[in-house]
Amino acid sequence: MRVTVENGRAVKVVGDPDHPPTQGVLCTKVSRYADRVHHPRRLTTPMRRVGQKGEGRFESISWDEALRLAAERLSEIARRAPEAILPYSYAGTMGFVQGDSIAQRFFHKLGASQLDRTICAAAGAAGLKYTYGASLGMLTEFFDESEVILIWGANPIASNLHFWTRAQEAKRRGARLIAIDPYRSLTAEKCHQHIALKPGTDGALALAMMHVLITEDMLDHAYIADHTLGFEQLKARALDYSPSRAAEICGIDKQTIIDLAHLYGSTKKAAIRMNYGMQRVRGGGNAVRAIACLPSLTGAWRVRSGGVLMSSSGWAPVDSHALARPDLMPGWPSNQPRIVNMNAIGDALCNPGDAGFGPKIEAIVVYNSNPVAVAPDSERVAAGFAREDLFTIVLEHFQTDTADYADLLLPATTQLEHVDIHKSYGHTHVMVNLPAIPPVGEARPNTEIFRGIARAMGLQEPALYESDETVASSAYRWDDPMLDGVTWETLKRDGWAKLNVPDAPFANGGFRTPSGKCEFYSERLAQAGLEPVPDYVPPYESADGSPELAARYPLAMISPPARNFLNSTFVNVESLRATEGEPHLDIHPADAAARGIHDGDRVRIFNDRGSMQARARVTYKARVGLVVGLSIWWKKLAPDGRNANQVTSQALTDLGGSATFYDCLVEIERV
Ligand SMILES: Nc1nc2c(c(=O)[nH]1)N[C@H]1C(S)=C(S)[C@@H](COP(=O)(O)OP(=O)(O)OC[C@H]3O[C@@H](n4cnc5c(=O)[nH]c(N)nc54)[C@H](O)[C@@H]3O)O[C@H]1N2
Ligand SMILES: Nc1nc2c(c(=O)[nH]1)N[C@H]1C(S)=C(S)[C@@H](COP(=O)(O)OP(=O)(O)OC[C@H]3O[C@@H](n4cnc5c(=O)[nH]c(N)nc54)[C@H](O)[C@@H]3O)O[C@H]1N2
Ligand SMILES: [Mo]
Repeated sequence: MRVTVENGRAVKVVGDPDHPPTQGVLCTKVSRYADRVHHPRRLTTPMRRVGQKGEGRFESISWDEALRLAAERLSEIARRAPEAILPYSYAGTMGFVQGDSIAQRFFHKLGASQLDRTICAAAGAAGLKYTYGASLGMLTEFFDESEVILIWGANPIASNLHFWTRAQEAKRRGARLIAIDPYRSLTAEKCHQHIALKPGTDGALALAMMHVLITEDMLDHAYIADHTLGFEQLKARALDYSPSRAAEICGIDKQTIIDLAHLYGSTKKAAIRMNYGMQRVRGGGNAVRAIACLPSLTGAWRVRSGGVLMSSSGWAPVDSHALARPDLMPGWPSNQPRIVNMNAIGDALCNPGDAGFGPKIEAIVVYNSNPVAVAPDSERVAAGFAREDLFTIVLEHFQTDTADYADLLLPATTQLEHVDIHKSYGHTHVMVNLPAIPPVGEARPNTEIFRGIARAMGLQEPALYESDETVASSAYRWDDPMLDGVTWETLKRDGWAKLNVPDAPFANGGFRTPSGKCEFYSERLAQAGLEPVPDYVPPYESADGSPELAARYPLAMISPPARNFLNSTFVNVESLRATEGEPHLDIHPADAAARGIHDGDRVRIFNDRGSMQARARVTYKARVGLVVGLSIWWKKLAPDGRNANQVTSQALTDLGGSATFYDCLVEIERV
């Protein structure tokens, strides 16, 4: 990203035209980044709560006072019960310096509870880990040479524009694009075919595709023999999923599945862009594993335009130990402080309900996240944050829904104002982020805020006081062959560098599993007492998984990201919010008619966890039995002060302990 600065203000941001994966293009929302940085409501001074929790009334105080208040309370708790302190952070910035370094060291040094950062991708990451050994996949650059592209649980026009550019190029060259998505997303609309399966049924579809590939012998036997493990077990599993059985589970035609398998098996230049949308359901981990097996059956990995891309983040040789210094934890490595799954933050704050949970959480320090808006089962989350006896510090750019609950609200810098270093999960470049402007107001980088609290607490550990540049320069293992010739200095000079990933990374095997093969059968899963061969795991909330619940709440609701928002970021940028309008709910005409709902009506969406309102759009984009509310709205900027997470659940996925945002039954009524 290149920034034009006038008189210390960013006036324009554009993409770097030399950067190969993005080629100078910024997405809609990030192209407005300067508006966000200099937004009139940017937080510019530290503040202390003066109103009730959640009310959002604050008074400005000095940094010295803020750091003293934070240090006093955290020291007092840390002396008694360090695990009663919990950090909470996620994707606000994914930079290693402002995300994963001084803050982690600080909490490790205190012996605070650890946070399991599972809200987005943990099921998919586990699926890839057990199959390929890490989050590895094909290179985004070569999708334009593919002949078939399955866009599976992904909406790249909204969420991964730079991939979509390649897919369109492939389309121009004659490739066939197929979207596999319960919803006719912006992307699905532009593909040749849209397979609208029921949410959470992808595992059954993938197994039925294998059924066809195996029974019709559309396999690469040499690839299977040389580079995979457990073919016989996978074959037995796939034979259980005939196309007619899967058709029933997925709510699609049998012939659609057979044709899909034929098309997929007809060329090695068959690429799958699978993405995180399809793993936010109970069976997400197994579904990712099943799909990840496909290119190893057909040998698509042999060419650079074949294979799977879900995440490429595992290619970067990150030195997470140097960044986060887990060795600072008391009890490291055998007896570390407890780990709290961020998806169950509502229960963790309100009532862990588990005798083994340990000390009650007395302090929560939120940075790079907006849990009151983004975490599931948000009535519970808000109730937790409203606890009078909870001490809450929030580091933020804006007064978000979460910030309203802060005791101390501390202004943080944006990426235009601080140093950072990044990897990607879509492409295979590493990048440096140098400040373009001075901090806005009295904002400070997250790192500097944590150093300040540590100093005020009198903590002596030198690792807490390293400069941002020193931290950035320790983010990678520079001697790793992936970074051939790249150093912190060259990266700083050039802005980005391509990792040395082979064009067709698994053409000759070389998976990073214990066996070095693509593991259809995983001994590690077996040893963990889990199903070692991918299977279809029905959603928690579905006619299959929970018939009584489905009788009361017959509609499946998904709430994937809106194009103009980045999770809950940018919702407060007026021009972007104006484009989204207001919270909508897309509903199929048959489901609307059955409830007397007309296009444009206000509807109430509800289940046992809570409710929200939205304006109905009666449309065939939602399949029968499905409703779609694009997200993630700030509650306080929605007409009824609520958002989609009012109805989502804290249940976790089969692998990885991920959130199950799209495994959610509701009922709808006209308001
Ligand atoms: N504009 C924009 N871009 C973003 C983000 C954003 O908020 N806004 N967020 C970023 C982040 S953090 C992430 S993780 C990614 C997410 O981006 P993606 O990985 O693309 O995931 P989602 O947008 O959650 O879902 C993608 C599609 O999956 C579909 N889907 C839902 N359930 C299922 C299912 O069970 N099976 C199948 N096959 N499909 C299903 C949804 O309808 C949706 O169209 O995007 C990143 N990019
Ligand atoms: N219903 C529903 N819920 C979802 C999802 C969904 O699809 N549907 N998607 C889920 C997914 S994939 C994800 S990744 C999560 C994301 O959830 P979060 O990680 O909470 O991401 P954001 O909503 O973008 O909020 C990040 C906050 O960090 C702040 N921030 C940004 N940079 C900095 C910084 O440098 N310092 C500090 N202190 N703050 C900063 C921003 O101002 C913003 O308010 O949401 C999840 N929640
Ligand atoms: Mo995410």
